Amino acid sequence: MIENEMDEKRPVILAGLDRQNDDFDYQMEELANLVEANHMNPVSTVTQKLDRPNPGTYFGKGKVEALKEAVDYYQVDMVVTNDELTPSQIRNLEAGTGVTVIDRTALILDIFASRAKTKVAKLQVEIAQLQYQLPRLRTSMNVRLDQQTGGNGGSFTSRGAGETKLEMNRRHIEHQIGELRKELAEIEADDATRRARREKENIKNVALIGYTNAGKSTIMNALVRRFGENQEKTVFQADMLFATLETSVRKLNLPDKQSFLLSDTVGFVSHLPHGLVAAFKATLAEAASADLLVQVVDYSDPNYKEMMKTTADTLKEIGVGDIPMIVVYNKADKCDGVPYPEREGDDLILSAPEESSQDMLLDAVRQHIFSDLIEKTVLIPFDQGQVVSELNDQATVLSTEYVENGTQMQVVLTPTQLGRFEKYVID
Ligand SMILES: Nc1nc2c(ncn2[C@@H]2O[C@H](COP(=O)(O)OP(=O)(O)OP(=O)(O)O)[C@@H](O)[C@H]2O)c(=O)[nH]1
Ligand SMILES: [Mg+2]
Repeated sequence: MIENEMDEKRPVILAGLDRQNDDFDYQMEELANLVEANHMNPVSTVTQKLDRPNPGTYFGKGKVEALKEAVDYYQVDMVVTNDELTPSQIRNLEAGTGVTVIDRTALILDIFASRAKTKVAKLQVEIAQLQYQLPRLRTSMNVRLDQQTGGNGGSFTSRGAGETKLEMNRRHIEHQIGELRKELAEIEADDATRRARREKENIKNVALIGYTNAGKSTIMNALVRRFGENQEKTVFQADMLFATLETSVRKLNLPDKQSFLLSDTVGFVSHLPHGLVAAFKATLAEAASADLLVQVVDYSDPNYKEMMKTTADTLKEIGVGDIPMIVVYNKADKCDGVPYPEREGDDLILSAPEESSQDMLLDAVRQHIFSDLIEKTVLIPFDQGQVVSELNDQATVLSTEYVENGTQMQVVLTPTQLGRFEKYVID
């Protein structure tokens, strides 16, 4: 009985402005997926062809009435709009339909809030939510002011009191945002230190990025299980939007003793709210500082091209510039008649759970990140033992042999290391 109640999804109506560009259908489909991800059921869609939203009511007057009819017919208590609305648009649409109206931004914030598990994710979402509330707070208070002024001609006393309360609320929220930011900054400073240390260690960082639900965490887990320094340290993967809200970094040690770091990041969706992008910038810093990006695409989704465009737009927004990228067209097993694994340059068609697919991806990754490594034989005189330990610590040592005049080692060096150990190189 309880199960049924829990399974019951709240019926909602979707509303969208068709600006008559190509991706409107995709946008509305995505909105429906987001709504479902938030435990709601989209029972109907109302759209209007308009170049830009009506500043007061989002839809034109007649369409607001049509929306109201749909609300009554389907007996829903909520409308979700595809665009972010101004506070007054929300207010007027609510008045016109008699039900709660939320926009895409509020919806995404809600999903993120329900998924956030760790301290960092919770802080980030809370900051974004408060920022979303801030301008809306002002207007909802204004409503009360308007009503007061309209009712009795408005007394300065009541107006003043209202404004003071509003100011207090605003200041309280701003203060809260400040405190949360401080807390977040402390954690982020730790992350930045860790990253800097890694850079000094010369270990390459590869970041999995892409649209939500494409299979990033699945790839991460498959590789961690096979090559992870700690093979138990897998991440959460699931068939849902925004399963991952955290960047996780794992060290992979390949059989030939090469290592690199792989990070799994939060998935993208179009029109990711600005506040959210800003809040998640630090989480995404892992991608921004990567040596190589692996974009994972759900090739079995008919909208995969739009999803790739969304990914490109989001990368631009978070300031990820010229980082080399491999594109993984994933879930090929779900596509009819598409052979896999296949590779053409930096484009790969794969199925993440499959080992030969993972091997093909690893090969492509290695070609990028290990291309400037050089294999050399060095001979270290016995009285310079510290050089041997330095090499053991910092370079990839393929073999060590004690010969007559010193320690002979076969090593793989970065260009910087080669400069430093040049005088010991014999081959
Ligand atoms: N059939 C098939 N399913 C896959 C493949 N790769 C991933 N999946 C499934 O797709 C769903 C999403 O996978 P995740 O790895 O969680 O996706 P993600 O990109 O990390 O998603 P977010 O964390 O939400 O951004 C899961 O149910 C996976 O089992 C694949 O190659 N083939
Ligand atoms: Mg994930």
